[in-house]
Amino acid sequence: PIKRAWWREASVYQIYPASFKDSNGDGLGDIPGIISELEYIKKLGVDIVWLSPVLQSPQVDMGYDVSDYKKIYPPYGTMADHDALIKGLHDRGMKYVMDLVVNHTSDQHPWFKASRSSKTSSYRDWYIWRPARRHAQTGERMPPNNWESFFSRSAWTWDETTQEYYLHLWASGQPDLNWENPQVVEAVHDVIRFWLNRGVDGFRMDVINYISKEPGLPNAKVRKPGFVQKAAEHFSCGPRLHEYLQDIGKILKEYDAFSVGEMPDAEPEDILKAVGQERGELAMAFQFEIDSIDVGPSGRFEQGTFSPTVLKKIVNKWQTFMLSNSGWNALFMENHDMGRTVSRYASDTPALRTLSAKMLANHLAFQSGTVFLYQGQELAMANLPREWGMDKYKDIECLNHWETVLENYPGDLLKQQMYRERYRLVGRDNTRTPMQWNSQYPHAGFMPTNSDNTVPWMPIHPDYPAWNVANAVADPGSSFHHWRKALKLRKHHMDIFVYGVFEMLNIDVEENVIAYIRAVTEPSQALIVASFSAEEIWWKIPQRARHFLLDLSTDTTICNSNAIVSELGNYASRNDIRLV
Ligand code: ISL
Repeated sequence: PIKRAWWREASVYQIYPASFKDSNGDGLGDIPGIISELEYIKKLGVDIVWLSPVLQSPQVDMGYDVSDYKKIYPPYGTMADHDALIKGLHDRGMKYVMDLVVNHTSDQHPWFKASRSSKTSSYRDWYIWRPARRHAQTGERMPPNNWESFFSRSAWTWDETTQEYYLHLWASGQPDLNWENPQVVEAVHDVIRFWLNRGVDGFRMDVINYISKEPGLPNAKVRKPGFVQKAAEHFSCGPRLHEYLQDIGKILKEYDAFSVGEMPDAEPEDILKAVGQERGELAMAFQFEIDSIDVGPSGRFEQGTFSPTVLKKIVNKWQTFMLSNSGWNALFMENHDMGRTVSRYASDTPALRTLSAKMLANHLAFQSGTVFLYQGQELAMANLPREWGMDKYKDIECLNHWETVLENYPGDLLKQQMYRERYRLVGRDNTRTPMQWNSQYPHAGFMPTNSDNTVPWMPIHPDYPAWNVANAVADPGSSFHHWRKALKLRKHHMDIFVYGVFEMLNIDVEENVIAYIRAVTEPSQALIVASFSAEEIWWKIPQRARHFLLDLSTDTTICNSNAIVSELGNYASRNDIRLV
């Protein structure tokens, strides 16, 4: 049985600081900008705000490359601003979660600068250095193994000064820390305590399942043409991961702090070990099985197709698995690393966009776990316009990939077009355009009105005149109000939605409908039905669910679109509902 915990009952809003709100007109969002919108966040009804990294960084990967763990990145604000943000949230009864990026640092971090300065530096062993190999035939210098960086090409960079390679699973500006070194572990603990002591309520831990590498760093299995290969099997959930997490867990426990680990490429059993309620590791973890439905096996930008049936099976698998093993799910479908859900999984055409956002909200918001909402998701923000050229894309993952495409397929316009389509569907830039606050000329209210000479760091989506906070808040039928109601309902019926059991209906039939029941004991139960079809469907309510009351629908008609039906009530006579 699941024990009560405040973080199970909470919902989280993720802010991408660069794109939330710019208070000083330099084109980049900042902490004072966030502070100015705390009432908006409060109105939405979330309990926790998680900020993507705000620490000192050369911004090779938007702050996921930290060069000083105890300093705020000046364009985002000062330590005093950061303290004020924490206070502003606490004053409103909300909590603050920080992004903790400790699989790697920036190559500009003093630890790495010292490490690369000489083989005898006391920091040498803080990172992962290896000598070159020689090509058997040609004698050419080769990286220590065939691991591929998540940002394309080899995960090793040659360092001229000390004549060795260092490992970086991401950009060369993001060298991986060597967690085998107890001093590294100490230093991370020190960072954790530093922020907890300043009032931070917990952490989202970036790729935390990659911190323990398989000793010997063996070559990855060859699965595709070329030298470099995906190698997660050699660093995902490595031999010492759970030991490291338990040590961190002890600190978190002292502060009753929140924690969510990001755990891509991890098996359910390993994630359970990290989040099982008696394990003392993490509260919950992000797993990426949903994100992998519409991507190819050899890379995110390879073709794949979304299918609601596959989604249904994945949801059922994780819901059942965590509930029956006293684990806990982190529920999310959108973040700063993927496409917008209305565009990716449903429809962003004008007629279906709001309905799509509401349907996806219903689908997600009543599952067992802690709900995460990404900025703009509540507004049904959509993917980048098709007509935007590559010059508007900013993300290193996408741009590095595009470079290899141009190199590998010169003149192959069809291939290039195919990848451009992929960037527009799943690329990370899609969720990074600035928040759209209102329809005011010229920057959707993202920047102060007197800053006409500067432009936002990333262009505003041209659909902002219709899709923005001001409109959404003014319109009771908006997806914003739908999310607000959903989060409220979830809170109001915590026995059902937080602590109740989960049952997926019709797993192998009805490929476009995902329907599930959440229940404590009868009659305290709820039926959630979400249709992914653009066509009208008449859906038969199962006999045992017929006495539930419709509590929240996406429209004023009984069940236009997708309905959540809960508790005993008025609709006893209905046998079916219309889903649009
Ligand atoms: O971006 C991805 C595709 O969704 C993932 O492979 C992503 O790299 C992975 O989820 C890890 O993401 C996190 O760490 C990265 C950083 O670039 C991402 O923004 C961050 O969320 C490296 O720090």
